[in-house]
Parts: sequence; structure tokens; C-alpha cells
Amino acid sequence: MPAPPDSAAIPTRSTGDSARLCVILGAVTMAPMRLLVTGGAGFIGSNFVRQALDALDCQVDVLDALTYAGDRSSLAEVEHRINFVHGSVTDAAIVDELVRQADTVVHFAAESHNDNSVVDPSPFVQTNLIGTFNILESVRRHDKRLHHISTDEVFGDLELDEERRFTEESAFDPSSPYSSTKAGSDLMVRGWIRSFGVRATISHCSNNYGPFHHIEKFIPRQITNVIDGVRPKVYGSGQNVRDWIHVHDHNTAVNAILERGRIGQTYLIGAECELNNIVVVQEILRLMGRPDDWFDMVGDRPGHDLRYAIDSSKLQAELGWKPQYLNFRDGLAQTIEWYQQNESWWRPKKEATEAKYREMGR
Ligand code: NAD
Ligand code: TDX
Repeated sequence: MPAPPDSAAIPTRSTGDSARLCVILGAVTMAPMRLLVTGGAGFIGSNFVRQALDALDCQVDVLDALTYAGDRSSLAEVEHRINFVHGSVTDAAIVDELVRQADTVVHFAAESHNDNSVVDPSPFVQTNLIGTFNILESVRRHDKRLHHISTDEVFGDLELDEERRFTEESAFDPSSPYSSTKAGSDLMVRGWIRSFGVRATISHCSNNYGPFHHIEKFIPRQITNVIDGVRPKVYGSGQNVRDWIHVHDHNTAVNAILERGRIGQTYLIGAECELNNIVVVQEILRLMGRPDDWFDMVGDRPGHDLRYAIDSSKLQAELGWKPQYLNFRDGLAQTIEWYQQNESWWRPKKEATEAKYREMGR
């Protein structure tokens, strides 16, 4: 993966929760923090594992069910540095054993795609709700630190012309089985913090882009379509706005919360990059040498959220976090290059993904 624009600014490990103090024969040494990363073979989780191994003094266990969205080869670069466990967060016994051994749990595992949730909500209920319940019960039992990864979609959507952006105080108003099961998991985390004193933090991030993003999602679907000589597909009016952040910046924010976040707090993560879907597709087309009207408008997603926008001032002011990818075009160009150079990673997924979309009529 190409280096971020300013890698010197990646937060490094400090003491406190991010390390264990060991006393061995009278000498005081710092043992590396043992991190349990759920969903670590997915898009954001695999990028997080690579970054955490560089930025934090840690030992990493990954728990991943390797659903259609998980790919062990996303961790190939660090395979020898992690302990990979193939299992589900819905399996309370596996979760409990791994949580018992960990110092800190970072919970990424989820069913994550809105379009799938409208076809069949059941795995969303299992993984996002029951899976998070299992994590919560284990961190409660073993008194372990938890960081729960959520999304801005739990807040519903905004009008195109309203000034308001999502903040930590925004009310939940989810639109899909995906976002409602994520909201349910967040509410459980809040309840476990208050009733049981679980040492947890929560973050809600906006739309990520970058390497290892499953090609069912908007940006990589269109990049790989263009590589294949197929016109991009834009839902509905194409006016829907997403607030894009590079996955690297999401994960430096998670590191900052792990290191300096206040227990019990919620942090919103975003990089102030609101763009509508047509603008994004036209940027991809320009960068890939196609005319900017070379795309098709297709049917809309049911319940399609209009606009997301994040106010991340609490994270920036309290924890000193700043995004490093400040130019979307540069981040997108790097991402396109990654898909051009890593066809062996995405090609095996392309036919099944497009077959799924043909069934949806999109
Ligand atoms: P992804 O779909 O790429 O990866 C999910 C991973 O979880 C996969 O490796 C999958 O195999 C694993 N998984 C699914 N069910 C599991 C189960 N029952 N047990 C164990 N592992 C299981 O998703 P992503 O885009 O990397 O998202 C990761 C997290 O970040 C999710 O919680 C998502 O809600 C959140 N999030 C994503 C975005 C985004 O733009 N992609 C934005 C904000 C928040
Ligand atoms: O082919 C497409 N054409 C299109 O116009 C696809 C796949 C999507 N879209 C639109 C729908 C959305 O307006 O593009 C936008 C982005 O779609 P997705 O990539 O499916 O993302 P979104 O639904 O916004 O959700 C994403 O961000 C928040 C992640 O998938 C979630 O996991 C995260 O919580």
C-alpha cells in the first residue's frame, strides 16, 4: 500500500491502557498490549491490523468468520505477525476465550452492506446484534477495554441544503436493516457502560475508501467496472452525498481513541469531504481516461439515505487527531492504482458480485 501523505504524524503508543506493566524478577518491563481485532480480514479491519502493528506496541489476535466479505489474503503482508482465528462473533465460547486472553478488543466485525441488508436482514441481526452482545458479555466478565466501531448511518440522513452535520449528540434514526442493527449494537454498548461499568468507547465514521475495499461497494465497484470496460452504475438521481474518508485516516483516529480516548465516550470520525455520487463517478472516469458521461443511471436502492456529513471537532479538539488524506483526488488515484495492480485480489469476487447486482436489477 502506498505511504500516507504524512506518515510521521501517525500516533505512536503511549502508556496507560495501551500496554501492560510486567514485573519480572524485580525488573519492570512493558509487555506489548494484546489486541483482539474482530472482523480483521475485512476492509477496514485488515487495514487497521497492518497499521496497528506499525504504530502500536501490540500483539494481535484476529477473529473473523471469513464470510463473503472477509479475505485472509488481505492480511498476507502481516500473516506471520498475527494469530488468526477462523470463527464467528456469534460463537460465545470462542469469543469468551479470546477476550479472556486480550487486553483490548477492537470490534469491527459486522455485516456491512446496505444493499444486502434489504435482501436478507437475518445475518445482520445475528452478527451485528448477537455478535456484539457476546463481545459485551465477555468484556464485562473479564473486565477488558473495548472499542466498538460504528457508522454515521445510525443517525439517518440529512437534507442536501441543511447546515446541520452529525455530532455526538445527534439522535439515532436508522433507515435500513444494516444501520438499525448497528444502532442496536451501539445502544447495547451504551447500556453496558452505564449499568456494568464496561470500559468502552464508540466511534461513528463516515464512508471509507482505499485498498482492500470489497468490490460490492460503490467506489471499488465502479473502478473494477471501468477496468473491465463496463460503464459505472449510479443509483437513482445520483445526487446522494457521502462524506468520504481514507481508511488510513479512520484507523489513525481509532488508534488515537485507543490511546487517549475517555472511557464511556463517543467520537465521530470524518474528514470533511462531502461529494455526490455523480461527482465521484466522474472523478473516477477522468482519472481512468474515460469521458465523464460514460456511466449509466440505474434503479434506486430502497430507503436510500440522501446525505451524510460528520462534524469531527470533538475528536480533533480532545484527542488532537487530524486526517492526513486531505485531497480526495490524490487518495482516489492511489486507490485506482491499487485495484489496477491487485487484480488477483478482486477478480475472484467480481462475477458473483455482479450476479448479485443483476438479481437486484442494479
Ligand atoms: P467488511 O464487510 O469489509 O468486513 C467485515 C468483516 O467482518 C469481514 O472480514 C467478515 O468476514 C467479518 N465478519 C462478518 N460477520 C462475522 C462474524 N459473525 N464473526 C466474525 N467476523 C465476521 O466491512 P468494513 O467496511 O471493513 O466495516 C468494518 C466495520 O466498520 C463495520 O462494523 C462497519 O459497520 C464499520 N464502518 C464501515 C464503514 C465503511 O465505509 N466501510 C464506515 C463506517 C463504519
Ligand atoms: O453501484 C452502486 N451505485 C451507487 O450509486 C453502489 C454499490 C452504490 N451506489 C450509491 C449508494 C450510496 O449513495 O453510492 C453510495 C455509497 O454506497 P455504498 O458503497 O454501498 O455505501 P453506503 O451505503 O453509503 O454505506 C457505506 O458507508 C457507511 C458502508 O458500506 C457502510 O458499511 C458504512 O457504515
